[in-house]
Amino acid sequence: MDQTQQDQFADLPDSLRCTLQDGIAVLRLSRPDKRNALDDLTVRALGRFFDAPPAGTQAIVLHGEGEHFSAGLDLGSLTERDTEAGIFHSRAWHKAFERIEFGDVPVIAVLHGAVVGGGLELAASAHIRVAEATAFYALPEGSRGIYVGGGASVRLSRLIGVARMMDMMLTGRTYGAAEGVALGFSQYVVGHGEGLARGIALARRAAENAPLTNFAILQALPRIAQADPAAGLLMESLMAAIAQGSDEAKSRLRAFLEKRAEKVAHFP
Ligand code: 1HE
Repeated sequence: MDQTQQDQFADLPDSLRCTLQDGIAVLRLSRPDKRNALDDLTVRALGRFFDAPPAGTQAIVLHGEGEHFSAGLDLGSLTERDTEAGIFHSRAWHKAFERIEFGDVPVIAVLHGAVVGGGLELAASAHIRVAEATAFYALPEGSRGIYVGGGASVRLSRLIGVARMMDMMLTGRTYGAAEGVALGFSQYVVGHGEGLARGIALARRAAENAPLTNFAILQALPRIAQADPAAGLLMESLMAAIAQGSDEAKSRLRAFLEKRAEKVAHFP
């Protein structure tokens, strides 16, 4: 890494590490001795990072150091917090994770080992999740006497359904990577140790899209999906027209018609 890049990451605490190569930023949760538990410093720094990724970043891959992606909220900090502080704490997580979900670039989370509580909430705010075979999902909030506060009620319930999330919280039910991919926890499942390479490959692929298309996918699609259908369809038409009218779309469509672009291919 050259000095310019080093300076770009000077803002990160010890619990986060970043490298940037060819437009792909790889951000690592780096507190393996505490199983990448998320303390206030780390959550705030995640918000800052995703709000303003290093110059030139086209996609971000988020992963965890050690045996686990993340053990969720740093439980050590919880005992001192009263109700009022609890509200602001949860809102700080919301703010930070919104910057992931509604940031400017695609975010791919690579999951392994424990993906629990706030760690699962963090993963759910990414756009694509790649799970290694060791990944498992849990919401231990129920047994700790607390409630999710990092957006799971909205984002995780959307991925796996309210009934499944209720079951996880009421009974402590957990899911592994293989069933997780079928149920919507992740879009991909890969072998042990293969997640980062797959995450980077997916990030590179997403970064090749036209910027306006990625804007539509990241900013418009999730909002359209939650809008009332009539407003959603109107928004879709507007977004489609805006994207089609761009020079980039015109040149990509011309390339296809002149047989210079790749065909769609399926590799089972
Ligand atoms: C922690 C945390 C943590 C580990 N906060 N320190 N999350 C949980 O309820 C999950 C709690 N953690 C676990 O169940 C296990 O640690 C794991 C299954 C994730 C990993 O097990 P293992 O055997 O590899 O590690 P360990 O021996 O349990 O933990 C190693 C150290 O990390 C140990 O500290 P040490 O000083 O004794 O070495 C643990 O105390 C520490 N550690 N997890 C603080 N979470 C916005 S609201 C979100 C609400 C939630 O996220 S609730 C879910 C909290």
